Amino acid sequence: MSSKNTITVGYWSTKGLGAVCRMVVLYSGFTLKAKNYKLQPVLIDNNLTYNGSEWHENDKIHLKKRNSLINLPYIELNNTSDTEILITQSNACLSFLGRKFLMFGESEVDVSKCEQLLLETSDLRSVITSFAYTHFKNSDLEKLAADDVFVKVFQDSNAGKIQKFENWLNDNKSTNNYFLINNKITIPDFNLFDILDFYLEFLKYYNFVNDKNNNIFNELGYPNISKFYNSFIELPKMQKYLNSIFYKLPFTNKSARFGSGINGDAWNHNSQIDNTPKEIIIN
Ligand SMILES: N[C@@H](CCC(=O)N[C@@H](CS)C(=O)NCC(=O)O)C(=O)O
Repeated sequence: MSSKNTITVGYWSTKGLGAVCRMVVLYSGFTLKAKNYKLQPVLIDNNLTYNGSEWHENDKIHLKKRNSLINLPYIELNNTSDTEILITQSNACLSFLGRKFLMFGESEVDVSKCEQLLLETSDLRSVITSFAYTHFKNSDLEKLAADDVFVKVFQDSNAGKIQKFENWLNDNKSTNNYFLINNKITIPDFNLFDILDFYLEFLKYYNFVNDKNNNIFNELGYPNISKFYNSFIELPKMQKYLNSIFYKLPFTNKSARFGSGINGDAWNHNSQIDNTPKEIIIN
């Protein structure tokens, strides 16, 4: 396949903000060239710190010359006139991919729906991300903070985050499928799926639900979210991503308290080794 059909996604060796870019590229049928940077735990005088030089002191320095905003994630590709495009900021990367693959709404109204939903899904992500990177003095404080996240996200009131999507899906319901806009897949669908997956790990880890149940969102009173999640995970074009190494990566980076290790645990620098290859190409 020519380099015109290849999109590079640069990100840490985790899902984080990079997962949805990888997912969309694979869904679209383009070749994904993933550059994976590792954050390395370093023990100095019994204090655990993290070294990101694999990114900060290498590619970042070169890429910064082409885009001074450069950050992780970034995407890179050649356009039809062979101009190199280098984009950073996760939502800008996703909007670009959405426009490129005609998954960012067809009318002015639908484009605006995509933008609103993309930002709404980002808000939903930021609740769990800030929790995941907080280190608590003891497990009681951690559980209290987890309860707080649960209420903020899953309470069925005007303030709850998930009820917004539940009601949105109800208003846009179709008998054929469960996408957010006009029965057609768009970029916010991918973002919502990835974030719901992260919340599933959270709900199981902190025992808010019975982890043997694969109908968890339904059990919590969100049937439309449940149908959305269960039908998205079955989409034939999603299987390439779901069967890839990228779906097995931890949600958060090694410095996080939650979701950086196995099944929601924190990364264990004594027993775990990050073997993610620096570059992975999937056709
Ligand atoms: N608002 C930015 C946030 C980017 C960001 O904070 N990236 C983190 C990882 S999630 C990072 O480690 N960036 C590397 C850097 O600062 O160079 C986005 O949505 O892309």
